[in-house]
Amino acid sequence: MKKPSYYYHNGFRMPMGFPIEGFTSALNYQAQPSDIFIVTYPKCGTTWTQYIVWLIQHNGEPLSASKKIEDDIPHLEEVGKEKIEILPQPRVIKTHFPYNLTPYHPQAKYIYIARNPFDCAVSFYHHTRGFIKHYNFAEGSFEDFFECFIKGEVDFGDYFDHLVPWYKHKDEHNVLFLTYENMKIEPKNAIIDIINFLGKAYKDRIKNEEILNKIIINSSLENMKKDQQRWSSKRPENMPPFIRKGQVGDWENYFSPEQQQRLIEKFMIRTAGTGLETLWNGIIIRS
Ligand code: PPS
Repeated sequence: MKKPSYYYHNGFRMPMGFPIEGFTSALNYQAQPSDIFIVTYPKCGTTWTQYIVWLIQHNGEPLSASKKIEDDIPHLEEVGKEKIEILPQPRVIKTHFPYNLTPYHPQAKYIYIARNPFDCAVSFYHHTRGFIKHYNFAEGSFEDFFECFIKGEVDFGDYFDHLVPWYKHKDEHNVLFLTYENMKIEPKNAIIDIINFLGKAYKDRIKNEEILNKIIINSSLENMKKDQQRWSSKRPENMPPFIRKGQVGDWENYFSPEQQQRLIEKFMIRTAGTGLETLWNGIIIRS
């Protein structure tokens, strides 16, 4: 069985190429009252939400040709606190840190996106085989990756160790909990929820329906794919693009009945009594 390569730091597996110093310094970032954190377990809708927030801040106008989304909304544990501290406020910050490691300020805002673990595993598999330098897993199969995923032996740890603690905080005043699946069904509603959550200053920016429509269009899968193609030429040709399928239910093309059963069992055990048990009814359990 082939396993992706990681380095170990602070009890985590981390992608090769994420500097250890970045991770360590990220832990010491002092959250500011105006900070907006976009928090997810990997492959759950981070980039999509980064685009949405960026577009809300820029009247729905797309990124200029010279700009990457991470220039303005960097990944905290990849770049370290020093790169975040030089951003103008309000800062928008991407993180995959679990709840207990995420820098906290009671006035900062936390947008959490959850995605069902089945589609997350498939997306994470493609990510892991695609970033060859980070994981050395180009030849790895889904079966290989699944064994790592179900044991939580992947970067950023076990899926459920991320989801369950964040879910407990979902009703706090400074947390907005969304699901990838609902964002797919009603992107407009998700965008409005984000605008409302960000507060009056942001609501005031969306002066008319035209701006809202631009945000919807420029954060669509098709337009984000086009935008990301500007800089994804580094990826080997036979590897999936970073913005890949963007579907709900792609997992059915990968999971064997046995794998499905094993992940359902883990899901039932880890979500028992949390309120998460029924969140993805109809999506992860075939009727
Ligand atoms: S990462 O590496 O953790 O930051 O990845 P992340 O951005 O969280 O997740 C990548 C998956 O999100 C899909 N995606 C989208 N889906 C729908 N609409 C839009 N606009 C969109 N943008 C990104 C992306 O395709 C990855 O999912 P998969 O299933 O692999 O296609």
